[in-house]
Amino acid sequence: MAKTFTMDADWLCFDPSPSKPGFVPPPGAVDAHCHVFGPGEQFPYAPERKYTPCDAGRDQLYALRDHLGFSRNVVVQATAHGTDNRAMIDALVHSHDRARGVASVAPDISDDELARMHEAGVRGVRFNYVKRLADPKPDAYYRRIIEKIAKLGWHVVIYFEAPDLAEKWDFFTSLPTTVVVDHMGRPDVTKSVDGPEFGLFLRFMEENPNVWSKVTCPERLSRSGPPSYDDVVAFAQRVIERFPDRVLWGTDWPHPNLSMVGHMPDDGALVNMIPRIAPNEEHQHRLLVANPMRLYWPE
Ligand code: 0GY
Repeated sequence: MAKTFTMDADWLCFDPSPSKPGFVPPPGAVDAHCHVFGPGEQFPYAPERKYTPCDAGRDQLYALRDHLGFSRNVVVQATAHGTDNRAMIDALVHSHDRARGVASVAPDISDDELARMHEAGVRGVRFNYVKRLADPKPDAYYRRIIEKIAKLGWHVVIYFEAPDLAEKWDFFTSLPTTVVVDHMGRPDVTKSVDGPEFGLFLRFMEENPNVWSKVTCPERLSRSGPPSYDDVVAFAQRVIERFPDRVLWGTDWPHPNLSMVGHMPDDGALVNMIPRIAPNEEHQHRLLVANPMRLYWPE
């Protein structure tokens, strides 16, 4: 009999009826950071997971894509599924080539398995350094993975919190692939955008032209709160202005682990932030279309 999963008691589920955004994304826009969860009966959550979410499947993700006016998705493997990428890959193969994926893999993964993932649309792997989500692993663990994926032309997505950057600097700056940082390295937005903490992140991007950033997750970073998340705007603006060719945007649907933040965002309001963080149309086009297309659907 199928195993049933009980969602964490304090779990916040995604908004089932987000507003229609006033901002209309340019044709071909890509939501470059989102996840699928299960359904757990079909794609069981990993035994080593740190949370049990509500199911949030591909059909719901693709309905949201259409509702928000987007064309494509990048589905990032969530830690609740560990290194079992079946739910994410199932989403890719049912996307009519409108989704690419970022997987979580272990160093003993075979070249055949990686080739199958590539065929399905996977183009990167994610290394998660956020301690509440994943147990820390030595650099050598990740280097073995990089040796295998670099030959496929894949990139590495790294998820860390601002204080981790100094500690992992040597390793992160040694990575030979394109490196995409989740959520601007999770800055503390109560500090100054001109201060040393965010300064180190900007230096990381400045000195390493292979490093990109997702200007995502105001709902996670903000202390001023919804729906305008005013305190995050200057941080995202700064990254877009300085590195317009190396930024990506995404919803982060279905927004894991927001009970600690205390609210679930309206995805329409998140889309409405785009013209505030990228006021000119040229930057909007690079952020939403040109950059993700170059990374995930190159000619
Ligand atoms: C995010 C953020 C979170 C979770 C995960 O893979 C995950 O479980 O990424 C988080 O809790 O900060 O990017 O979705």
